[in-house]
Amino acid sequence: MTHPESLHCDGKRLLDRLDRLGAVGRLEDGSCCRLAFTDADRQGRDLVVSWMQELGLEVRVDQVGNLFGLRRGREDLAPVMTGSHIDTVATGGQYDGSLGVLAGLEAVQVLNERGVVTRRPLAVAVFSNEEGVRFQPDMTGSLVYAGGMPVAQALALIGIDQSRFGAELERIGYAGPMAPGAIVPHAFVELHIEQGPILDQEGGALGAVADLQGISWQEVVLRGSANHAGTTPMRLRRDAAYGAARLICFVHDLAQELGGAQVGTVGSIRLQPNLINVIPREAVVTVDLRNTDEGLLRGAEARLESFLRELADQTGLELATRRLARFEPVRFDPGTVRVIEQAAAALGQPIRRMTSGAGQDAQMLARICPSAMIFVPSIGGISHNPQERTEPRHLQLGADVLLRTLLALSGDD
Ligand code: HGY
Ligand code: MN
Ligand code: MN
Repeated sequence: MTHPESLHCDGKRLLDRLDRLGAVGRLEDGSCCRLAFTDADRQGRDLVVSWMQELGLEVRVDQVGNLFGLRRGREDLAPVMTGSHIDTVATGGQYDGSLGVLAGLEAVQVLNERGVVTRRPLAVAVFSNEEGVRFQPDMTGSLVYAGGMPVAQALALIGIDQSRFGAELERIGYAGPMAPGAIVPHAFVELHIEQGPILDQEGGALGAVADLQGISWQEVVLRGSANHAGTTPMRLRRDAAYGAARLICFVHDLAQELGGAQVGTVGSIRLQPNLINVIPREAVVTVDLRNTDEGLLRGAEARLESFLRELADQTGLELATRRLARFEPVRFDPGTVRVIEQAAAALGQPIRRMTSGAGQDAQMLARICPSAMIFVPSIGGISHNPQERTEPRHLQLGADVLLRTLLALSGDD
């Protein structure tokens, strides 16, 4: 019997796969751009499927494009599952999501090479549209998988480019036959970069993620009147860009005022007609509010709602809001968190409990099985940016802790 402590991932091989997947959809400025169900996403999926097949995994695809590589266990039990996403934001780095998928494949390769068959089957998952940049909400694939959204509703989603989720999934050839959720995991663990500054500032311990903050995404449309920028007196204007500017400042100032874990972001704004000498008739703005406390998050949403009413009165603009995503804070399974901490301790690796500021597929899996996450430091806390980096030794350590955790959850420690 091979002892778990003698099993170590090959950090160089992992980094090589990260580089190769990172090259798919790479832009001139170094960004990884693999928006969900684009050709770049398809190429990334094809590459990961080829690696799964090389590793002897059975590849399954479900009706919303979630992709699974399955490895038999000694016993026919519910599998221990790991994985993440390989879709990116348009200005992504090469570690966000991909690390969780490729570390899962690395763990499988080590077990293959050492002839280890785990008691439980293992599954490595690639969930669709985690980023939610093209189609909202984010984490669509894992949300459907966990029973949080019907398949038909997901397939009917319309993207920011007016494409339809189901049509694009068909187009890239990843509309699979399997019903989402058909594989019910015994447990789920996701390895992910922190994407924030905490671990990096604290000198590089790993993170055992015990909870995850709530997310509120909405679109606000402000409608005024297009008119001549030179001839229209200020008192006669209904300037949608001015309303959007007031809204952007309000969201930022509200988060500052509430303090604590509250964050607020206006990430996108589109003006029409967007011309230098025309008063904008329309502004479409997105608002991202997050907090670890559900009550405080609801309070922030209520403050935004009353601000928008006042803004409409003061400016004469017509305002319309549309909810894009709303997920409450999630507490991960304490037992699974402890298994992660014990795996790190067995490797002599310091680890500290923390919250995920980012939305994650694990938050959806937590609805159907004991789930938790492992974080590795992000250099400078940078993410959703081509400068996203993690030191190779942390990538290796994260993958080793993941491997040990999978063995422990499978009953092979
Ligand atoms: O927005 C998020 O938190 C995640 O990256 N989808
Ligand atoms: Mn991610
Ligand atoms: Mn992300």
